[in-house]
Amino acid sequence: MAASPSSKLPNNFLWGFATASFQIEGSWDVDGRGKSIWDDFAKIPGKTLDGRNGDVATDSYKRWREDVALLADYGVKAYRFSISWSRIIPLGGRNDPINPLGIQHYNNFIDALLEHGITPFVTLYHWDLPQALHDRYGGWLNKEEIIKDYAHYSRVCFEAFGDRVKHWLTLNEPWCVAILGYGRGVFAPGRSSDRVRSPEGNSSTEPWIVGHSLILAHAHAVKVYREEFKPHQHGEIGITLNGDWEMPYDDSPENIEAAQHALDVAIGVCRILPYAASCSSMFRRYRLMDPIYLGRYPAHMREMLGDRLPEFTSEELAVVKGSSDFYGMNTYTTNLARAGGDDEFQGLVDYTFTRPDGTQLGPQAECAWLQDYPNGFRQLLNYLWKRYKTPIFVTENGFAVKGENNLPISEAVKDDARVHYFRGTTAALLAAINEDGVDVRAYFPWSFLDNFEWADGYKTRFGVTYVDYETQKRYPKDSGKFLINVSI
Ligand code: PNW
Repeated sequence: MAASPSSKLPNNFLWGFATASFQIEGSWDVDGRGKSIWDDFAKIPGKTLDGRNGDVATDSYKRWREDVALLADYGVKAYRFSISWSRIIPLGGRNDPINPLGIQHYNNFIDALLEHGITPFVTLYHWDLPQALHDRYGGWLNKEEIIKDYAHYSRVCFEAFGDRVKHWLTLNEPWCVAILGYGRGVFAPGRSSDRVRSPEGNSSTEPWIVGHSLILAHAHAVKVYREEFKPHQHGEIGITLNGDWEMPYDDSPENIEAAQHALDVAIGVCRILPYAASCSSMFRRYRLMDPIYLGRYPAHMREMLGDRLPEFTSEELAVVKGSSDFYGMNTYTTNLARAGGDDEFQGLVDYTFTRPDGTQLGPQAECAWLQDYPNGFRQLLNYLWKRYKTPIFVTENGFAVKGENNLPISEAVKDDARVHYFRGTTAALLAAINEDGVDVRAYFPWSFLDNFEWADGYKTRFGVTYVDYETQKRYPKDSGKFLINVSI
């Protein structure tokens, strides 16, 4: 169906674009910023596809005025960005000095957004852990310390910005942090049992320890907000997870069951995709919601991991349960689920985009894990609404056009494949809201700008704005204009 007119968007719907600090800011050593775990990691040969790092990125720490002006030109109502922890507290810890210049930077930025009528939607942690905390006590591996330090950092942010910021995300995609950072070892800090990849790490235990710390750190930050700030600041706070829709590969009972397993937290097994097939499994991220929403890990996760899955004490559970005001959802694609697979990280379900008749589910993106299949987006919204009965904020959704990086700028900005993707997902979004009655309150396409795409370096472009990394000039793509037209 065609995109419906905007009058069909609920009042106060937050429509904008998203980014993250490490992917756009650069200026890693400016104004007292401390290092994050991505600074040195990206510089290790072989860790990024093009050998490039985040030292400059889109230079947004310096060009923020230009960025705000472009957001205003686009006419967005909201902007999702993240705060760099090591700009606020360079060494990260609760007894370490706070950096006034870091606070000042985000103050200026938030004020400028508001002057343009743009609502700030702030992520506190988008993967850039202060390096000093990793060196000091193992970062996310040390539950006791990291909970306290993260809660402190969050408090500093609520205190400094909460008079103007009313929408907070604690953590972006904790499962990517745990599994890609400590299991597969492809994201910072790059720990893994694979000794070719990493001199240290234990992929069978560390991801679960880290996942546990992340859930608890999130929950403690929410507790701080609700007890100390929400009563007078009146904002909302939650976590954002990414996950994709799962469809059975065919109508065989085992594959229908495989897809159901992928969707049914209660009976599912825990499986984590290898990085090649990548981060696209929704299943693991939904299960992560279980302690937060249901107060327990899923039974199958417990069965598979046994005593490798940390237990929550009853005091911890009391903090964790009910600790998200909404469902923050990052979603990109749909998978065909098939029974089988022997990788513990992949569990008993295997994914493909190739149908039994050999056809592809949808147009292929630059990254192997992403195809364009908008129907899945509508189904996923319905599934989450029915399951969690909590308002949904779509905090990421996007497409990397295949081969875009090899095109001249004049061609790259005519990003028909991305327009096709967003035509489908925005129609699905409006149908879910207006025809299915799903309570969706925000939509943030990823990303405002082409930027540092983690292990892909700069080769994979997700922006609705083209960035020429030689000149740092920004060129709106057709998709950016298309999205704004849908929203008004
Ligand atoms: C998200 N995968 O991460 C992140 O939140 C963004 O920072 C990122 O740029 C965006 O999606 C596009 O990738 C993902 O490998 C990272 O499947 C990797 C995967 C998925 C999402």
